[in-house]
Amino acid sequence: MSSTIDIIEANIDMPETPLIRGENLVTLQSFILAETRRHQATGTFSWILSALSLSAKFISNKMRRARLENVLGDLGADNVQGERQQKLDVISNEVLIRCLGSRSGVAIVASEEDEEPTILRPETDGEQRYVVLFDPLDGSSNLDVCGGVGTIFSILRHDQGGSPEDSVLQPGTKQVAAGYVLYGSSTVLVLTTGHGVHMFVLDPSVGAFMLVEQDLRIPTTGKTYSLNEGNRKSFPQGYQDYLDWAQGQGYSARYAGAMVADVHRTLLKGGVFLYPPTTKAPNGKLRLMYEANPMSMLVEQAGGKAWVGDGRILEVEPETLHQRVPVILGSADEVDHVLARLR
Ligand code: AFP
Repeated sequence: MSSTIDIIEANIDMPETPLIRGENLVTLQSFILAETRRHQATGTFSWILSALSLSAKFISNKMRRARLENVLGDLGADNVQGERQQKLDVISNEVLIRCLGSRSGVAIVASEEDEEPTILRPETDGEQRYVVLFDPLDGSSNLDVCGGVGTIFSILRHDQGGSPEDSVLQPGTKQVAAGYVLYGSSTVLVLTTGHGVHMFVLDPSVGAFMLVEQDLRIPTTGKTYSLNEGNRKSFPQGYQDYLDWAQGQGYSARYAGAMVADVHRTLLKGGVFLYPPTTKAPNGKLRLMYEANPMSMLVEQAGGKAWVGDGRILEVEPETLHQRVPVILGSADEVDHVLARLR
């Protein structure tokens, strides 16, 4: 069976010993084009992905120069979640809205930073349009200490018949694509369009995301849990029982405090990432529409599991744009170990 890489590289004669490391040089752009042809997707959809990739390059560049350009620190204002807004939160939000706003296929954008979705083109004009939801800068409180932060996005089809609200409030099973960008020691973009999970790394010297792993699979097991253990005493009993069990089994703890960084590690190395309900946050802290849903689609596409406690995250019927859900996601066996203690 020929792979996407074969399709793109078929006409290129490669020397037997490549001068450049890496067997194939496939950019995100060419990958998307090949995928579009393979799955008979529309060009509209590819344009949206290219807007997301452009935004990621902008944000990545800003991030690398943040200290030099004096755009670290908070703005002295709270966002709609009641959380301190960082200057880079606002810049990243603007970059995404401007890049996506220029694509005719985007009907609505909804961001963690804005109370209401922005309705750009509610009419369809005979074209399939999309809703793009995002957290522009997840984990932004890590910025001042040079920790990993990221952008998370989820794409839904714009439902032409219903109201804009109906279009936005669709369950995660309806996502047509999801992904994140991790601005870490390198800038990594991880994407699914419902046909596996693929990983790209930004090559700053050529300004392009290069494919580094196709059909990424999450390990089935991994003796690592990732959660804010400082909240342990206010977790429901089942989570505390799980921690007792895991510690008895010699598990390690890893927690960056930024969902993108923690999920990325879990995806590559295995283990489980959790944000349980707490006394202060009875539904957990993470947002369904632009954090839990896109990460769940990626993890499931990679062969893992993503649960709220009593069901799949992707099946939660959304009620509001900014609603929160408990999150348990990662390696299939590790999620099962948690669920066994919650039952
Ligand atoms: P910030 O964007 O305010 O830094 O929050 C990050 C986040 O939403 C998510 O990325 C983390 O997993 C989670 O919060 C960490 O929350 P705790 O600080 O309560 O552990």
